Amino acid sequence: MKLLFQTRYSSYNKSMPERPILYSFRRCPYAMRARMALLASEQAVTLREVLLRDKPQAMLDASEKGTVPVLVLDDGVVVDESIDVMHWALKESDPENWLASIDTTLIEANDGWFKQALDHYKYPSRYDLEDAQGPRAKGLEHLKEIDDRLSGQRFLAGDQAGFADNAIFPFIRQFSMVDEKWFASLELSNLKRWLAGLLESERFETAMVKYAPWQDGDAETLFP
Ligand SMILES: N[C@@H](CCC(=O)N[C@@H](CS)C(=O)NCC(=O)O)C(=O)O
Repeated sequence: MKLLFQTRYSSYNKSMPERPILYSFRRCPYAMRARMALLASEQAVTLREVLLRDKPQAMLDASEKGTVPVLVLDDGVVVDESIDVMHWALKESDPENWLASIDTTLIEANDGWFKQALDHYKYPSRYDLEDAQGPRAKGLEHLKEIDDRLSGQRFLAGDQAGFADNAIFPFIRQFSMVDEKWFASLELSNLKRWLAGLLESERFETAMVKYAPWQDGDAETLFP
């Protein structure tokens, strides 16, 4: 995938309505799904790229949880769960009708036991595991379920990518990158086609543009 480095600055003009502020981290799958939904809703935000090891105080003041993404709305309301950021954006505007394709069961499985298997697969020693075989096999169950669901249709709810596809694929991307050779050897052609399509999309390219980390006092960056 082509990586761009792009930084656009704009100073606040008090006569214009202020945009919501998104605290984000480029490589975080939760932040990726939030950025994908913001793009689909055509909702511009001020993006503050965060270093997880040095989080800006303004972000911690907004949400003491200290996780990204965090969206701070013009009226001060704070949305600090990625799924809620997706909902907020799509309630503002949903030209592709993503809200018709929410699959709560699959997303909960993804964010629950699959995310845990993914973490264990990536970092077995952090979890006192002898090797990554167990979590990898567990994660594979989720991949197989998605592959089955994609048989005969391009995306999880039909021919267009929707809420569930975008909520889930950043995590499948991470899983696929732990051992690319092993992933390539899997006979999950529907899942591979689905993932490749989403990763190669122009929208994902925009979602993955690199921004310099933001700290209090820095100029603001528009996204997209
Ligand atoms: N449930 C949260 C999870 C967000 C999350 O855990 N994000 C990670 C980065 S991928 C994070 O910010 N971790 C805090 C840290 O590493 O300090 C959501 O969906 O927004």
